[in-house]
Amino acid sequence: MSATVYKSRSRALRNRLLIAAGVVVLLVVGWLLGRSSAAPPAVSAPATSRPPSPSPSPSPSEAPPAVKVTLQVEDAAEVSGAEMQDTSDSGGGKNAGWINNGDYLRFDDVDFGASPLASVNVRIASDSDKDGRIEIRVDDKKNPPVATLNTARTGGWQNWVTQTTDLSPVTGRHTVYVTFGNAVPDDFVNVNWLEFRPPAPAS
Ligand SMILES: [Ca+2]
Repeated sequence: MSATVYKSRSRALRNRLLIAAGVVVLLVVGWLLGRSSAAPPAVSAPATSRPPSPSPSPSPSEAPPAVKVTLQVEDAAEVSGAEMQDTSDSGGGKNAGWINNGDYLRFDDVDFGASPLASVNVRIASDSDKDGRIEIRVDDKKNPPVATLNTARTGGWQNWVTQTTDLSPVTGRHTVYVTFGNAVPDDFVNVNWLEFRPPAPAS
């Protein structure tokens, strides 16, 4: 009788030990699982600080839009041969007058931007029956012209018209020379401003 009691007590004790061991095993397994699942964030932490992925920014192959560039003659850094006078053209300011063969205007550090411009508008007036040339050159006044405009009488020295001529592609910063040529020594044109223009948008 007492042996049976002892036996059943020892069985109960053994069961408790097995349960305790099971709990210990579960705790150890749980700790190991917890450690292994906690480890990756520590390892992958640098991934969250990786450099930003390349470009939601605009494609580098896409050139910036061309922008027009306006030069008022009164802003010239050098005026050779010509003289400035108040203009009666719209917008006011000054125009260059008394222009004849060999005269020129110099503009420093003109920024044509990154995309080539295509044409130039020149605001002129003339009461001369002698045709002449307005030529635009960059960097040196002896360089070949990037644009040439042939001038003719507009009906008066303050009768202003805008004339357009093609422009060879120019980008970046340049010294700009506006040179004047004529076969005879007479004054032949007045100039108010020049406007370098982007290509017309494709239609
Ligand atoms: Ca002007």
